[in-house]
Formats: sequence, C-alpha cells, structure tokens
Amino acid sequence: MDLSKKTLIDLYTTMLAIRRFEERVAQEVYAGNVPGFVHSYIGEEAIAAGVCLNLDRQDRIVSHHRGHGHCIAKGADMKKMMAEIYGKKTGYCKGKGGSMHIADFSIGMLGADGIVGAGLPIATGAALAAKLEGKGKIAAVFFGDGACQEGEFHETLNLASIWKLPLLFVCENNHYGVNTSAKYSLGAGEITRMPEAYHIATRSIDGNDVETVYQAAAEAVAQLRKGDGPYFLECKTYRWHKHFLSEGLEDLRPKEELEAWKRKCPISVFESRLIREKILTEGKAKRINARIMEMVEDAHDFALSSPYPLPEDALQDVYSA
Ligand SMILES: Cc1ncc(C[n+]2csc(CCOP(=O)(O)OP(=O)(O)O)c2C)c(N)n1
Ligand SMILES: [Mg+2]
Repeated sequence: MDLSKKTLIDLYTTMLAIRRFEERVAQEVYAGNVPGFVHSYIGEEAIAAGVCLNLDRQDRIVSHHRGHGHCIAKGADMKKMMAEIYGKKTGYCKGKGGSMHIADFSIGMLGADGIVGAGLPIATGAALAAKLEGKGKIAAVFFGDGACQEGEFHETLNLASIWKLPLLFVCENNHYGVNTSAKYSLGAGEITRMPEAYHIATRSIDGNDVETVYQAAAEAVAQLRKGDGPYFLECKTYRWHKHFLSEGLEDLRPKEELEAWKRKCPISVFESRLIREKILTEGKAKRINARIMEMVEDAHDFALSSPYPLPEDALQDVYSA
C-alpha cells in the first residue's frame, strides 16, 4: 500500500513534535527545573506515530513510563502535558502525577504508569469493554521488552487470546530494561515466541522505520476491527538517552551500539527520503519545525506561568478502597 502524501507528512510532523517536546523537557531536567523522574522517548518516535495515526479518537491506548510520545501521537495538549511534568495545577492530573502519569480520557489516552507491565491489564479491560460495546473500537497497549518478563504479560496474552479481544500489543523492544540486556533477561530468547505460544497473530518489525510501523499497524488494526482477535507487534528500536534523565545514572550500554542506532534515526532518515522523493522540501521541513518549536515554547511558557497546587489540594481527587 502506497501511503498518501498527507499521511507521510503527518507521520513526519508527529515524530518531529515528539522529538522537539522531548528535547525541551530534557534541557529543563538537566537544568534542574523539573521534579520527579523523566524517561525520554527520543529514538523511538516512529512507533507512537506509526501506531497512533491508525487509531480513531474513540480507540483507547495505554502507555508506560516512557509515555510522552504516545500522548502527543494520540493528540494530547502539549500545554497540559508540560504543566503536568512541572507539577503545576493546570496539568493533566492537576500536577499530582508528573511525567509518568499523564492521561486524557477525552482522546482515549487512558494513562501511563510507573509500574512496569501495569498498563497491560488496564488495556485488556479497555479491549473487553470495546468488544462488549460492539462499535468496532479497539485498544492498544505500549510496553517495553522488560515488561515481557512480568507475570501480567502472560495473563493478558492469555485472556486476550481466549476472549479474542480487539487488543493491539505494541512491544517497544529497545533491547534493554534500564542497563540489563534483553539477551540476558528474556528466557524465551525471541519475544515473539511468547504471543505465538498463545496463538496470537504476531509480527516483528523495524520500529525505526515509520512507514513500516504504519503499514504493519494498519494491517493489525484492520484485523482487530473485524473481530479476529488480538495482534502483537514487536517493534525493534533503541533509546538515545539513559534509562531516565539524570546526571547520576550510568549508561552501561556499549557506545558503538548507541552510535549505530543513532545513524538509523527514525526522523532524519525519513526526512531525507521524503526530500529525495520530492514529498517534502527543505523549506517546508523548516516551516513545520518552526511551528512545532513555537508550540513547544508556548507549552513551556504556560507551564512556567501556571501555579503549583495548594497544600489543601492534596486530599482532593484521592481515592482509596
Ligand atoms: C514492577 C516494576 N519492576 C521494576 C521497576 C523498575 N523499573 C522501572 S523502568 C524499568 C525497566 C523497564 O524496561 P522496559 O519495559 O524494557 O522499558 P524501557 O524502559 O526500556 O522503555 C524497571 C526495571 C518498576 N518500575 N516496576
Ligand atoms: Mg526496554
């Protein structure tokens, strides 16, 4: 399937928006201005863009600790995201959640999570709800290679399989959980062997090639909407930053490995191709970039000028069983 010029430009624009947002956040984290932990999505942008641009607003997604890219690709408001990251009252969770807990139910973004693997059962519930509603909606869940080592992973694969749920599993295999290589920690060797064992349609793809991700997700989504049961996409990729942004944390991954993956940058490789094929001009790329930079700066100004929550807000919106 040949993608339209509009889709190609939308994919490019979405990836660039994620990159510029993440760069600005990283700059502020390293300047000591952002509270809490921030996990950068830089290097993995093609996955969020390629998957989410296949989804409707009513489809639901669940993210994980490295979640800013999923929010942006699903259409979240950068201002409320940035305010949440800064812990401000105008943020998505009124400043009480921070980077790892951004949610926007109005666009089907059910939330991110600091607990590895915890999004999987939430997404399974969303997929079950979508099936019961019977309106052709689907759910997608993003998680890492590390989450594939959790019990919840197997429970959700099992339930999605036996209940034929419209659930798209999107494994962002960046080959490491913090500094531990998946070569060491994955008993199954290949991640795809696990969904296959549960009789789930499975594909492993280059997660740095946005067109490949978009096409594979399109096929998967079509299957899900037909009611043919779950689909598992393993997207191979690499993160450019340390596990989380911090001077104090060591990055033990081989430098050559990182450099090799940087040469496969999902954005610059795609941009060169679009320019070569005359789908994009350098002038248009500059204009798109300038517009995104303006949005990111506006979001940043909004966050800085917003108030912090008050001490008396602490007990509001808090639930316990
Ligand atoms: C249940 C649980 N175990 C351990 C941690 C600590 N932890 C946070 S992120 C992470 C690595 C996750 O790796 P992966 O799922 O591959 O995602 P990535 O960070 O590579 O995107 C770990 C071990 C946690 N937050 N929750
Ligand atoms: Mg990982």
